[in-house]
Amino acid sequence: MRRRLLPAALATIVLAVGAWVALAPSATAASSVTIGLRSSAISKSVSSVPHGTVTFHITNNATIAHNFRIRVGTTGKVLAKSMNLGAHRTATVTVKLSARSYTIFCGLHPTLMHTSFRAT
Ligand SMILES: [Cu+2]
Repeated sequence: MRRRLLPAALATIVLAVGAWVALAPSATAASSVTIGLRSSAISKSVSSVPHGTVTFHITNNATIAHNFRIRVGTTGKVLAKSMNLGAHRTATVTVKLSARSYTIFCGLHPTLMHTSFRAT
C-alpha cells in the first residue's frame, strides 16, 4: 500500500516545482513599453503594466523636437524624463512605478501632448 503512494507523491512534487519555474520569470521580468511621439499626440504600446521596474522605449516620429516625461497622477511629481529628442531620435527611460495612475507627456508641449498610464 505504501509503495503505491510514493510515485503519486513524487509526481506532486515534480508538478509543484514545474509550476514554480514557469511562474518565476514573469514575476521578476521588467515591463517594456513602446512610446511614439507625434505632433500633438503620444502613442503607447500598452495602457497599463504591472507595478515595478518599467522601461520606456521612446521614438520621436515628428519633424520637430519633443521629449518624454512621466508624472504621478495628473499634476504630481515628475519621476523621469528624457532629453529633448530631435526628429526620429530615440531614448530609453527606466523608472520604478508603484500601483497607481500616471501621466506621460511632452515637457515642451504639455497641454497638447499627454496621455494617461497605469501601473497595476
Ligand atoms: Cu512636444
